[in-house]
Amino acid sequence: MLKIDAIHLREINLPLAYPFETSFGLTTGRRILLVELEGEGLSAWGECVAGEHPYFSDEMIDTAWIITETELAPRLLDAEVRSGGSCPDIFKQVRGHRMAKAALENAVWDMEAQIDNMPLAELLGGTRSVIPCGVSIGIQKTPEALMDKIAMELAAGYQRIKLKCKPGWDVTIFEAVRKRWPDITLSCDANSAYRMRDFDHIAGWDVFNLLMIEQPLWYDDFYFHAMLQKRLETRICLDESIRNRRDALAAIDMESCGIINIKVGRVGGFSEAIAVHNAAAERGIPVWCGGMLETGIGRAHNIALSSLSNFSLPGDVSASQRYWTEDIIEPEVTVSAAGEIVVPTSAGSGYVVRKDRIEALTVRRQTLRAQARVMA
Ligand code: OSB
Ligand code: MG
Repeated sequence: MLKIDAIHLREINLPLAYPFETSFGLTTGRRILLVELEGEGLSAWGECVAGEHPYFSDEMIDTAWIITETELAPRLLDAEVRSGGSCPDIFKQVRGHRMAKAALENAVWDMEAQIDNMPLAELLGGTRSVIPCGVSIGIQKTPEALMDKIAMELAAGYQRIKLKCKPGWDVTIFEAVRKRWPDITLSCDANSAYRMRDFDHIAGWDVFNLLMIEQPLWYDDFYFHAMLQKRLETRICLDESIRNRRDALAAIDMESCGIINIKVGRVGGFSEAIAVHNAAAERGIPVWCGGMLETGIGRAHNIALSSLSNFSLPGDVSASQRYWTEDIIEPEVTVSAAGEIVVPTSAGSGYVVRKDRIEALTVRRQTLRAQARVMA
């Protein structure tokens, strides 16, 4: 049993080192909800990946905060918590709010790994000692700026370049990139920017030999993605649409995609992320780990998850310095010249949380404590 004495919620504000633009909007700085579990004489952290606005998903930091404060944290403090894997059951009365649930659940797994004196990656069932890394490159002001950015990331060693795209920032960009780099591993991510009228247009992208086309259509769709997939050689990858294992099964069965992006926050925590991973593995569908502009806390958790065997394609988990002038963990996450991150082998997440720095970045806080419980 894990005894959780208190749950601390904080909002930290952190400017991005480089603005990040997608088809749904521009992000220049992050407002991030962090949760810290206190108990068993230690502290364990989780990061909520909900954004500043409900643009990627229907959650945002403020909804995650209120659900955590009023529903999830009280349930966790009241429950008999055996392990990280107990969390989905503890939270099951609350529908949705998966990113809020994931922050707490992942912190429990982190705590469990520390208590068991085991690397988090191993506790999750991971077997990889290094993970292959790619980068997600936002929409830039000009095509020239994009070319410079790609050249820089390739020089740093990244194994796959993913281009954010939208109508007006697609074929001309793909053409220019392929002209300069005919052979690199290239993919694109539309974040749901296209509709049925664009099917003919997208069907023309096979000539660019993309590894995948990520979430071209509606954020909640499987059926029309399956219709589009029939017209493509290139595999569709689903991100936004996959909320859980059942979604993965449905999408694979209807052939809506040939690849799945797993984001632990989007599916509600490590338990469901492992379930999606396993369901895809059993059906021969490769997965990779997506990113949500995380600080080191969420990044460390993504690294541990990416060590599972079916994370066989390079993910969007990249170096701390691509996001932050200074991260909130030590050491910062670094990527080798071969485009890999070494999975830590020490107990817990393998990184030290810099509480002093977090303290300085905190703009809002709240502590919830366990009611004194009489033990039988
Ligand atoms: O769709 O993968 C996405 C960032 C925020 C919201 C959605 C997405 C992204 C990224 C960036 O692509 C991934 C990263 O570098 O963390
Ligand atoms: Mg995506």
